[in-house]
Amino acid sequence: MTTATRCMWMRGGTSKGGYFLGTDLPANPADRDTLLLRVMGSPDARQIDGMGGGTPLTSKVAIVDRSVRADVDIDYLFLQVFVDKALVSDAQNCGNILAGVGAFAIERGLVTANGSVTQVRIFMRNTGQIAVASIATPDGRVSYGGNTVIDGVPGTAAAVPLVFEDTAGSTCGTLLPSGNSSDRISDLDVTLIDNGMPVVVMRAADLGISGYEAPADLDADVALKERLEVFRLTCGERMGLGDVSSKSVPKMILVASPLAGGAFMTRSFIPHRCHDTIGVFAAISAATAALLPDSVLAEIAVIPDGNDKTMLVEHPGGSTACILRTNADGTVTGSGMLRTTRKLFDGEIF
Ligand code: NQM
Repeated sequence: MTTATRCMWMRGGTSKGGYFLGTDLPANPADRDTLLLRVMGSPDARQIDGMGGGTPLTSKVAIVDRSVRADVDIDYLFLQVFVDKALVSDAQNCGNILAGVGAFAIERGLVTANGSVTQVRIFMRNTGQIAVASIATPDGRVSYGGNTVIDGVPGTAAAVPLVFEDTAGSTCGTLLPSGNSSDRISDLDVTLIDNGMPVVVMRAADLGISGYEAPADLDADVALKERLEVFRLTCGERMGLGDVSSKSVPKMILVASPLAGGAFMTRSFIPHRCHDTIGVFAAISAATAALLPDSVLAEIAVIPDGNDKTMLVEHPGGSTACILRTNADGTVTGSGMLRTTRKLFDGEIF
């Protein structure tokens, strides 16, 4: 029997995926995941029999519900639908897909537009933390058009400022899961850190590359990717994540000196493909590492003065501005980022 399920397709930041009300999906997670694999067309490298675009960044799902918590408006669960495996994972959050969640909640009537900008408080179920999204709502409706540019997306759109509270230790329990700002593991210096996303930060030069290569060239470097994956499994254990062979975390972030006036350059593996830009929480986690005096970024990063630091994290598609709020002793106490979103279609998926 063919089933029809209501969903909206949206670009969120530099990612794209299906946005569903939890009440429109099967309550049983196994049935839900079976449906989502069919929706995306996984497993299949091309996802030809579904909506997925054949890359991790276009095979993503947001599930949104009214919240029972008093301190937020809605709950958001992020699911990564693997492209070439029959696997749906809630092991990571996604700050790009998050960019569409506030607009989706207003469109579906879970949140009422309130003035020209509506603030939506979002409980991120994957990691148990709160984000606040500001959505342009002139005339009481979501407005997607605007003048904001984010690198990695052509054109302009309405700004969606995102502010995060307490993301340190989102998945690993503490900001520095090994207890150190740097470790030497298998002859490589690393910083293992989680400020919203568990990431392994390492110097590109230590891996024998410049860190300025094109993502396609890095993706074609089978020896490098195999080495990174063996190393990732070890780092995953050290971060308390257990066997990460079927998990999309930790992400691997190779860093180098900035090229365009930013804080530092990145090539980010998510974890088996090189990102064309960089993830939201991955960038915030790496930027947080840059502020630690003993991290692997200490001698590379250019750090702005002041307590509220706008740090441009450079990536293959330009740069991403992370705002890090620090207290007097330099500890990061909050963060934020500007994203945009676009509604692509609303309807039923068969
Ligand atoms: O780090 C890709 C993306 C992401 C995740 C990934 C993200 C984040 O660019 O918050 O946004 O790391 O799988 O959408």
